[in-house]
Amino acid sequence: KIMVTGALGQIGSELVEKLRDLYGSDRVIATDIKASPEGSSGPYEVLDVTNGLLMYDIANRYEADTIIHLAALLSATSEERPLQAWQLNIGGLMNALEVSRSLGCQLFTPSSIAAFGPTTTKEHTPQDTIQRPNSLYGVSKVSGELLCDYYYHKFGLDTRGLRFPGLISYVTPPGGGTTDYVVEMYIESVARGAYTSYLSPGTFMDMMYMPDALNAIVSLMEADGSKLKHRNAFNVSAMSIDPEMIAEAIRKHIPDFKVDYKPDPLRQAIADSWPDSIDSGASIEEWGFQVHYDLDKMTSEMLAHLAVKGNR
Ligand code: VAH
Repeated sequence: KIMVTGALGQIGSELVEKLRDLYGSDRVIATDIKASPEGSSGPYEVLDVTNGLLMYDIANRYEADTIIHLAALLSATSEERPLQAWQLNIGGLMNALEVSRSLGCQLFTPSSIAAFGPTTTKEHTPQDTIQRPNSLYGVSKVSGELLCDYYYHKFGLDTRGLRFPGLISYVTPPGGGTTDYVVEMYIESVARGAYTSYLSPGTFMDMMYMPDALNAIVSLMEADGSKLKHRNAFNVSAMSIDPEMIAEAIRKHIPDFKVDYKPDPLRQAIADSWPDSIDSGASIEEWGFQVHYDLDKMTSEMLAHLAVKGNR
């Protein structure tokens, strides 16, 4: 059985459905801090991941052998509420590590390009390189990578993780990230044909369409562990783009789409501290990472789905 925390979040809300399609609804226990809004397509439990005892009780009761730990505050929110972010991001992860260790579960938890900082090489950032992030979220991501490595080396816990780029999806609204401007731009281009970007032109970051991210999680978790040289922080990316490139891709469908720029100092500083493009070579080599969506394919899918959603 697989227990997912943060199941109502940007990754969780789509990953739970994918896992239930793959492995059967009753084998995937979705949990989040709020009650499931419209009922769930399978087992659902309310869980605040800072409550380790409750996390243990749910994982034990459902006989979980895998935990996908997604509950966390993202970069912009974490910068506004650093103490709460630390307690949730690291407190929650420590609980997931301890529950996994007690019950012998395989554990997946995501890291992020945010785990790199301003002194890291910005272009084709290597898998193994300096990590001195200067955002609270980035500090929590590097700490998470190190904690998961520690539990692997010290207790033999089968921990695995991916350094995600910005993830783009039409299913859930943006939730306090820095890369969420891409989701907002798609939504606004359909809703009103214009968007004011909080990041300036030329702000390049790695991005990935959600289906590629979900496939990466499943591929990594199903990979032969003996072949993994890395564990908890595989670089994965599909594209390196900036606001102008997305606007151009959108204009192929909405010709008079207009973008203007009003940089938000907090999120511009976070974005500027991150790499422009990371190297996914280790993921390709060690567990066959693949990308199916480039900017144009992602754009046509996003706009098609948002147009339908908008008309509902
Ligand atoms: C954020 N979407 O913007 C998340 C992610 C790489 C970015 O960590 O905070």
